[in-house]
Amino acid sequence: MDAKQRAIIHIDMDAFYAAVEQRDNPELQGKPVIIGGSVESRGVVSTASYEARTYGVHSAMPMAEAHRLCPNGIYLPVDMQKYRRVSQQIMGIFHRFTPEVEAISLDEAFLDVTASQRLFGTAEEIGYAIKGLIKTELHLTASVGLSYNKFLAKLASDMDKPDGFYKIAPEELEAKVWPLPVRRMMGVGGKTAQLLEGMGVRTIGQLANMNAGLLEHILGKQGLVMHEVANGMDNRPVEPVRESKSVGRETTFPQDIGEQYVLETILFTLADDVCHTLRTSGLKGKTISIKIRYPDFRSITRAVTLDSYTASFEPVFDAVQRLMRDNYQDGTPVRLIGVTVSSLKKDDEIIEQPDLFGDDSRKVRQQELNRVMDKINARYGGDTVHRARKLTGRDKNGELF
Ligand code: TTP
Ligand code: MG
Repeated sequence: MDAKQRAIIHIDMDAFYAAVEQRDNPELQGKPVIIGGSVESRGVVSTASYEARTYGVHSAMPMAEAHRLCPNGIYLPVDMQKYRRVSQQIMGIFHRFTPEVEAISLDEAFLDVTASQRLFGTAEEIGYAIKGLIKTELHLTASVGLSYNKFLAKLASDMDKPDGFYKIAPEELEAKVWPLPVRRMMGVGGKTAQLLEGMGVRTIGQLANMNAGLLEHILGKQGLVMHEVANGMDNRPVEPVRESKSVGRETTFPQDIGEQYVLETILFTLADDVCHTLRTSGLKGKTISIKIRYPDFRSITRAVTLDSYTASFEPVFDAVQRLMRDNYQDGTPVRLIGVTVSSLKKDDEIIEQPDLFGDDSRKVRQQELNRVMDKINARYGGDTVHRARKLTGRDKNGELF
């Protein structure tokens, strides 16, 4: 099939977290609503309603700055469980039109509706139908981009936000895309953009009309890919199941921490959380890593690979603790700490190697315990049961006990 005959839709919800909160509490409608962490914990803005954006508030901005810009804003914490639930409903609507749904984040997905057109009408009709269902069933608005490849569809969904619908047909590439600034290209971050702009390449059209060999010379293979994409060539398929490559948790401290036993206690909680996510996602991992960021923002990552795949807390935390003890000097202040498990596999794809010489009964007991805890937490919510850590502290002489 001609690459330009594909019908690719990109959908992105408008001010997602904030819109969900406004929907659920009518008093918030029409008001500047800002979702994010707390000022005390050096939190950042997750998102802001469009009303709040007029004050200059945007995602990733420190919460303290948001308060300065918009002192009368309504500030709310992030309620991930709720947004996950709504996300599943949104994805459910997409799946009524095609199985070819690639979720990019909670509020964003690509749909390949090429084949769906025989059943549901033209791609435009499908796009509008999806917007309509999101509106009538979920009382939220989405912006839809329609084109013949992923790059253009994503660009399109952003052109008419909020509550938008925008189409880029093959013959419209020059008129609609080429005048846009080169920064709107995927893969063109701050540095690349500066480099290109320094050479007088300001628009996507100028990039498209450059000599491809020259671009390759300047930017390497990435330059060639950018040249193709700017000319409307992007054959990446919509990939329905995206395997997550790692599961990680990290935390930034309100004040730097320089005590090993405190840091290990935090790592304990993070590791427990990561393992819980692995188990509820049906995944196991083999590579365990820790990340330490110092007050000057220098970060180190240290990893170890285990002999077998696991989602159990004990082997993960054992590895984390070893990594910490090998790489951290007690007393050094730390700004952020994190735990990640990677080299993931689906549970049912793992062939267990029986441990001929070791004591497997402990492993089985651990797995059973983890399973029971997850079940209780799933039924009664959140953290009904969690692991107790031996309490450590300092006695009155300042000695660890
Ligand atoms: P986005 O789609 O980037 O933003 P949005 O939906 O809030 O607003 P719009 O698309 O209309 O511009 O992100 C989706 C959600 O992801 C957002 O509601 C909150 C969360 N998020 C963060 O937590 N941190 C971030 O830095 C960003 C960009 C998003
Ligand atoms: Mg969005």
